[in-house]
Amino acid sequence: MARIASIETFIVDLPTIRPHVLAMATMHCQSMVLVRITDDAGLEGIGEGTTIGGLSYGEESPEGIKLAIDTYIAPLLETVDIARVGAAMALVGKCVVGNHIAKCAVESALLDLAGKRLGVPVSELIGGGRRRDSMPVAWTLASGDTAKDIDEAEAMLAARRHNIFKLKIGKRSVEADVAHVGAIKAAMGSRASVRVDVNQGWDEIQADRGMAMLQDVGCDLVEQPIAKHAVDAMARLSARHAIPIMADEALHGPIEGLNLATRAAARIYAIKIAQSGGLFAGHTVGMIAEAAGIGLYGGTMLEGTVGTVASAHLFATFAALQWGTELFGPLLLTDDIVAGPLAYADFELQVPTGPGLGVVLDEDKIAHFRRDRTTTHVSLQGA
Ligand code: MUC
Ligand code: MG
Repeated sequence: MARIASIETFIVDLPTIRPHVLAMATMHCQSMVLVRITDDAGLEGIGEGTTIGGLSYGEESPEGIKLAIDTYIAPLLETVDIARVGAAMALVGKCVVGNHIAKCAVESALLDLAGKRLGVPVSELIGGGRRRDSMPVAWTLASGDTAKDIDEAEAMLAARRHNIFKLKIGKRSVEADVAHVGAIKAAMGSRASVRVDVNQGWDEIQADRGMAMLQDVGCDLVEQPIAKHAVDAMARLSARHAIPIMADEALHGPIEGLNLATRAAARIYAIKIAQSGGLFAGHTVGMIAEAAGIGLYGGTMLEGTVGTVASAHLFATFAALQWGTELFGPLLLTDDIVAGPLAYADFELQVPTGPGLGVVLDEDKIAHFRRDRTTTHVSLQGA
């Protein structure tokens, strides 16, 4: 039995290392909501809720995520035994509709606490427990410039950090986008896998043309080519093309996971803990995919280290992770609010082995980067 002693939420804004150009927004910084829950034994759990580009990617904004937790979710947690994470989140699910990113942040913090209380990593608290200690990590080339993207990819290969590249397309004409992808694939050859994310930028006719051309230039998969609600069209495209569709925005948890599988709308799922509504829901999506013979890919909302690690703990439990992950979020940011960076080496991310999420907040960095900071005199080494 454990009771909540305090719950705090705050928004942190961290600059990106370069503009990150997506079909719906160009990111210059990432804004994340951090949740810190303390229990009556003095243990602390942390979680992160993050979206992309304010309200341009999804229906929750950083400010809305914070408000949902402070006003509606926190009072519910004050009434329950937070050691029973599944039961606590079931109550939240009953009283709060939607708000998947807010729920994910809270559930992550409760799982971090539970892991610390039990002395095990979060991955041991999900499904059948941890199956791997590291996982492949893709990098997104999204500078908006082909030559710059090729240089960036070459540097990543040379550093043995990434050999899977996801290209953000869907903003320009289909022909211009395919020429961009073809040039990068030609430069990479067999040294790297090249994939694209259209972020719903096409209609079905453009997607028919684009998918055929992308297959010809050696692209390995097409993520969310058309609108997330166009499930029948996704199924028609999947049936017509050998190059697989990966569902992203269309996948918002187990119900969509089952619907897409039943309608054969995608051959690969990009599972995101934030979009699914937490690690438990993300795990259920993974089990649906496994049963349906759908390939798995560990997706990201470009979270910072806390959300990235929470995602890694879930993905570490999947029997197969055929398409790797894109857990590079912290590498896109100029700084971190966690003490000790994550280990990326030999094209893989190491999943922390310590209790809970296995990461510790850096209080100086938080004081410096939180949006509501009142202090301007925090000393920061290297900041
Ligand atoms: C998305 O749509 O997948 C993931 C990687 C990246 O660059 O953007 C995100 C969002
Ligand atoms: Mg995507």
